[in-house]
Amino acid sequence: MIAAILITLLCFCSLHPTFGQDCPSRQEIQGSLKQVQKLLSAHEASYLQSLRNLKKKINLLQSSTGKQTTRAINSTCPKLDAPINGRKLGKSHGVGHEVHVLCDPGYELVGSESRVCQESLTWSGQQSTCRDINECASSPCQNGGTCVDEVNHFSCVCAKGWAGATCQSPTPTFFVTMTNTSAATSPATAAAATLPAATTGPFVRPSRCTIMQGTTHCTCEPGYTISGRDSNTCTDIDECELFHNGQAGRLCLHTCVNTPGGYRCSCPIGYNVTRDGRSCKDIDECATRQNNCTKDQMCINTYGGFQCVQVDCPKIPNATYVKTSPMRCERNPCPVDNKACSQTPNSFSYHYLAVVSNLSAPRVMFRVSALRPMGDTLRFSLLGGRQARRHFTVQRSDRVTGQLMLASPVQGPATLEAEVEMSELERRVQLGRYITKVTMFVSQYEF
Ligand SMILES: [Ca+2]
Ligand SMILES: [Ca+2]
Repeated sequence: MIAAILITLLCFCSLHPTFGQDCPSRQEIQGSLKQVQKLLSAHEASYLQSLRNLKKKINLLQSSTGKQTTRAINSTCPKLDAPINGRKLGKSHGVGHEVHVLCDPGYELVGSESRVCQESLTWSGQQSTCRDINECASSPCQNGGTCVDEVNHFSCVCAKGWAGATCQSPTPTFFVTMTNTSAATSPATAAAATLPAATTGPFVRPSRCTIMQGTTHCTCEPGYTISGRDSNTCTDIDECELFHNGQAGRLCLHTCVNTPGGYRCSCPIGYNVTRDGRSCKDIDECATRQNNCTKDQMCINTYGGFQCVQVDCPKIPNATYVKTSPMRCERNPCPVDNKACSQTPNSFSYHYLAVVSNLSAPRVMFRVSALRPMGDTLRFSLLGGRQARRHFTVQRSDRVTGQLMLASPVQGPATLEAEVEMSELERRVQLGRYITKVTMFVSQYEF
């Protein structure tokens, strides 16, 4: 500040020599300069002192935080065990960490669901235990039945003359018709009753009833449920209908077929059910000789079917082509100075792709690359009319590679065709043209 004022003063005087008699003399200026120097030295000394103090404070702070960190690392809360009939989520017992307690189905939580390891190295909240839910609390057994609470469910011991899961049905007369041929599972089992065969069918079965201490218990085979007013019949559970819009997703990816006591998934023609029984897997007709392609044709496996394709070299004016591999035709050498011939494509390559319906897009379907590029420029372009332009684009992916991109998902069944042209140029003069014809078979289904 002082230095700045002094410099302004000196400048002012030098710029205005006419005010000479008002300006301080050289000695006066030198004296002022010395004073300023003294002042600056004093400032410097006090600044250095405060810097030293600051450094000391920082060191003190650093050492104290270091100690705290070491203490935090070594400090954990006592180990928490998972409750009986429950699970503990969270393994760390360090300060600030949290554990959660979940009870098994049929059990309810008593205490805290979440507990945090506190600075005091104790857990927050209350000890967590899992208590068996009393399903009998709502008195589900009717007509004088006694409720027996079991894990995750209850059972009713019905009064005489009543049956059913909640003792809701009067016991039909035939329940008391004892049959000695039925197997008794324990001494407590008095007898088992069966229905006459006439009322049974694959989707309806008799229930198995046992009479214990004068009351009747009826159960069904897996896949069946007690039905009707009486507990005497079991009806097949239609899993396809029941789990039609299940949270876990559809039971089957294609068609669900209800069967007595179960269900199965079925697939459209051309697919087999996968090992997990839910999904559908394409049958490779080309690998398994389940195709009718002739010797001249090539079998292309597609999702849900197959295609027999025949590669014939194109017939275009001014040039002739010869097949050099099953999927490639090359131009026969052109006569010298035949410009019309030398401007026709040097080769045609054929590629067949099988894709599923509604494939996500944009995505690269095919790449065309020049192995030994000639000339100074490579150009890639899309041929093949309006249909090709609606579904595809061609982009360059590096100096020598072009890629055919699917622009938007295609709903099958459909067959799409596109042609990618690669041309080599030297100073804008065409050296060669190479055509790649891509045929894409889109399946009807999305698997
Ligand atoms: Ca069923
Ligand atoms: Ca197939």
